[in-house]
Amino acid sequence: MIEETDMATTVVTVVKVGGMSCQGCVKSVTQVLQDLPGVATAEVSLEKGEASVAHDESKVGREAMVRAIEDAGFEAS
Ligand SMILES: [Cu+2]
Repeated sequence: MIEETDMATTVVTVVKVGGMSCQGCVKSVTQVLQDLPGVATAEVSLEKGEASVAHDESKVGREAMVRAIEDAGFEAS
């Protein structure tokens, strides 16, 4: 069942992530993103160097995600 109330505000944002060199980095970035309020799921790709984040846009935006990734020691844009 699809919950329409959730679907209405959930969007997917792709953030470029630099500085990742292994699956440990991928895990770290995934973790910091998922710890943000409003983030539903975060899929991070080492090969593509990007994170695909499903989130509630009324609770968290690209800026907060970029900041969180940078605070974890990686580059983000
Ligand atoms: Cu690593």
